[in-house]
Amino acid sequence: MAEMRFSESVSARLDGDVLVVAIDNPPVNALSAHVRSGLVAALDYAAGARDIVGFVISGTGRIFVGGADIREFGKPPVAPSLPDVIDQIEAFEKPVVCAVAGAALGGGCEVALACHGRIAGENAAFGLPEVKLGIVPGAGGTQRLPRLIGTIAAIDLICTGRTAKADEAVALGLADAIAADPLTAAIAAARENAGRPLRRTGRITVPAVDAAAVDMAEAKVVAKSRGQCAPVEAVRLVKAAGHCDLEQGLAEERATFLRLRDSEESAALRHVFFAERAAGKVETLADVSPRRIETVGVVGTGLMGSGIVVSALTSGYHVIALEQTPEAAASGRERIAGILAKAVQSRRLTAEGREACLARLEATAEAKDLAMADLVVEAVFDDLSVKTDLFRRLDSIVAPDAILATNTSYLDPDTIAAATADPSRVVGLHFFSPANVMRLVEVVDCAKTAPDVLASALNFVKRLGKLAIVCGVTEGFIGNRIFSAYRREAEFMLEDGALPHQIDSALEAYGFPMGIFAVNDMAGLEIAWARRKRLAATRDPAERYVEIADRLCEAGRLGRKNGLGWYAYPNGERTIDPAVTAVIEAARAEKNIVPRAFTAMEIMNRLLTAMVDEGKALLSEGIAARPGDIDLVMINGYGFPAHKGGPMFAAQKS
Ligand code: T1G
Repeated sequence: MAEMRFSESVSARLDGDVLVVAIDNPPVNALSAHVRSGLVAALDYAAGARDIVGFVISGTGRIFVGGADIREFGKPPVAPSLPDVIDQIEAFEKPVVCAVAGAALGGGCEVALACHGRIAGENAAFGLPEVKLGIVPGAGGTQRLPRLIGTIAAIDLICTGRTAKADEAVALGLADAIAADPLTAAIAAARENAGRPLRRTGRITVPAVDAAAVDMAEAKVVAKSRGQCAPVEAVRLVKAAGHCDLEQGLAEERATFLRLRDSEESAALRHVFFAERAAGKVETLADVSPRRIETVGVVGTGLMGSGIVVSALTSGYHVIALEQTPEAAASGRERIAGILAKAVQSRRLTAEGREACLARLEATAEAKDLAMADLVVEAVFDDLSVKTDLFRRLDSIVAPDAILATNTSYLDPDTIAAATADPSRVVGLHFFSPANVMRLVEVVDCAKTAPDVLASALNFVKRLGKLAIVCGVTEGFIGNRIFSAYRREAEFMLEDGALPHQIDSALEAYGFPMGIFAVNDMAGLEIAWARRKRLAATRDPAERYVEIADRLCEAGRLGRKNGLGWYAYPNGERTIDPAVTAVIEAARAEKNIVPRAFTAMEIMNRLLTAMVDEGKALLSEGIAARPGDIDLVMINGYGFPAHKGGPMFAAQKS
């Protein structure tokens, strides 16, 4: 059957009396201008062809349509606009059915919503993730989705930006059916509906809904948005769909979309989107093949180790978990089984999935059992002699081409590597706790790490579904070095006149989930105290040093776990403690510092400046490859609000 071409990315063929259109715009079939014009040309052609009774839209490759072309944002608009294309699809006189194989996201989902029928392939996924880009759906999503699936379900999908897989999409009414061969099924559906009244989504009345339930859903979105605009605007638009006609709703949606598209918040989140795509890409590794990793060894099944084990198991690896004693190995296995059980409860894993994971887990106290491992990650106590001893032992156990990875947070991985006969097979894999939840991993390229070892580590982290950020060797790597810098600045401000709750509320108002002093209390104050004591002998006496934290620890205030830290925690409630204020005032008096008032703006500016200055140092030292990497580390590891883009991006903007 002859292929017809309607633009560089849209072609079609006739299947009997049905025109089957294919969008082919690698890598994700984004709705670029030539895709939009191609679709319109194909619709015009089919409209004029008397022998064509139906129209099918499909995407070439593993994705249906990845959305509007984000790279076109901010550029002069090119006709036809996406809303025009979508209106033409919905108004089309002949049945338009989409065959959704893979993801239908953003504008791609909006195209599907405008079709008169939607057939999902088994791997289909529908989503409107625009809020993750600081915008709202701009081509009908907030108006058509509630008409199809109801207000509450639409608020959930649009404001979380999550995707609904095929079975959920059918259950919601978003897709009509699942088919092993969605294209053939879509062609049949188009032919079957020819000449019949068509189900135009925009003409469906939004199902009645309990107002209290909507208010609850809205309150949940507002609480989670932490100052981000897009989710709150999206709720407003979805609610409006129930009160106004389609045209009014679409006009209000479009105006909101255009306003948010040009906002700082969207610019920040688009920066994060593209920074994530660039992260983990190392030019020098372009032609380097990673080693094969199927069996992973993890040494230590404490809080961090068990999280790493669960990540590897749920990503399909065989895992050998090593502990010091059989008893410890048994309780480690129990801890891991417990984490997996929680994942089943929260529907992130099926019961069968859990069984399969446990079947691929071997918990042992025999180090020799690690001989089978392709990669060994250590998560033992963060002490240099403990780690170097361990690596020396592993060196003689694992295969010559096995990779050794250290999860140290602060120690020098080059010193650990030097304890082995072949330091080129050593790399740093700095996970964040809990490692089965946190997506960030700092991949430390040590002085002697071989290129294929680094490539293998990046591949491993990608397969875990995590975000790999490559960094060089420095104390604290990217994240902890910046965290130390802004903690130092925060403590300077304490001495100068601010109080912990003032600094924390400035950070929380800015969008951090928790202020720095509350975070310290959560993590425990003794870890940093031990490190300060370790560094005391080498500290530059000329350097400004704030002793307040030491005073608190000496007074037995170690944080949330013992109910006293920078705050007090009666009944678990975070409470300002005058005893801490007294310690701070005493420290000021000791240095004859006359306290002064700080505005939230000044507090944030000083903290951001401290982060950015440290970031610039990391870039100039070659520890971090690009500013975007630093932003991603602070967003994914230290609670920096994504809708501010990260410290380096935020500094550019201010
Ligand atoms: N536009 C332009 N480029 C895109 C793109 C898009 N929508 N999506 C991905 N890319 C690029 C990406 O930068 C990378 O480029 C390459 O494609 C592969 O991406 C009106 C306005 C689809 C699930 O938010 O979630 O529609 O780095 O590495 O892991 O309402 O990409 O190779 O140069 O991510 O297989 C809404 C965004 C847009 C979906 C595939 N859509 N994309 O994941 O590949 S707004 C989205 C994704 C919208 C309307 C509004 C994922 C993916 P490079 P990748 P992947």
